[in-house]
Amino acid sequence: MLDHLHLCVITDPSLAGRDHTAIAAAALAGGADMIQLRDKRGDLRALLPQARAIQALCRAHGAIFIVNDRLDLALATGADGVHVGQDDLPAGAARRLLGPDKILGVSAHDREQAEAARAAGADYIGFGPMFPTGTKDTGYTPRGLGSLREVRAAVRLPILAIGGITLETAADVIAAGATAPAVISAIVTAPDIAAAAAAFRARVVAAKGLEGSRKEGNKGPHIA
Ligand code: TZP
Ligand code: MG
Repeated sequence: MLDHLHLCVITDPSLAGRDHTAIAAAALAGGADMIQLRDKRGDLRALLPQARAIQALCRAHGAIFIVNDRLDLALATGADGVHVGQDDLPAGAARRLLGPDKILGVSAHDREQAEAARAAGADYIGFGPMFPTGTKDTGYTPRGLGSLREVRAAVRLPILAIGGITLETAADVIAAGATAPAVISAIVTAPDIAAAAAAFRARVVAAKGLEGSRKEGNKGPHIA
């Protein structure tokens, strides 16, 4: 269940100096319950075996595997779903190609985009950038916690908050209505990715008042 998601780690080898699979393995060891493979170089031949390896790792951990942008790669690997942005394959087209059972994540930068994504069949919203980030030039000013609250009130889908989220701000995005943070730099550039993921997850679980609970509920692509 995406409602029980606590931490999404997005793989970015250019920041980490480690490949997708190594990042994913460490993030999963630390307790990430969703991995998103994000690669802007588009070398599909090289990515395919990594995507397959990450899919197997996610299965073994009961975690969800999502491919950013590339629906073809998601389908070819049997990933749990795909995440598309406002400039990618439109959400409605992605939903038709994915079928009803796979997970569709859609980036939104304001309430209107979030509502449109929901209407087009999104299972979750990626909302951001929350805070300043050097990882991606989104073309948007940081949305902040107030905008997240507004989207939370308007759209009943799970929301992954993204952009510049650190251990210090992880609890704030949860308090503002995010289901989980989606994190790149604060985790993949850490000397110990597993420890960083574990620390994030602990903050999120604490912010939700769920201390002591074990990983629960993320056993596959089926969403209520
Ligand atoms: N989409 C909006 S902000 C962002 C993406 C992919 C980058 C998030 O990376 P970081 O390093 O966690 O700010
Ligand atoms: Mg994209």
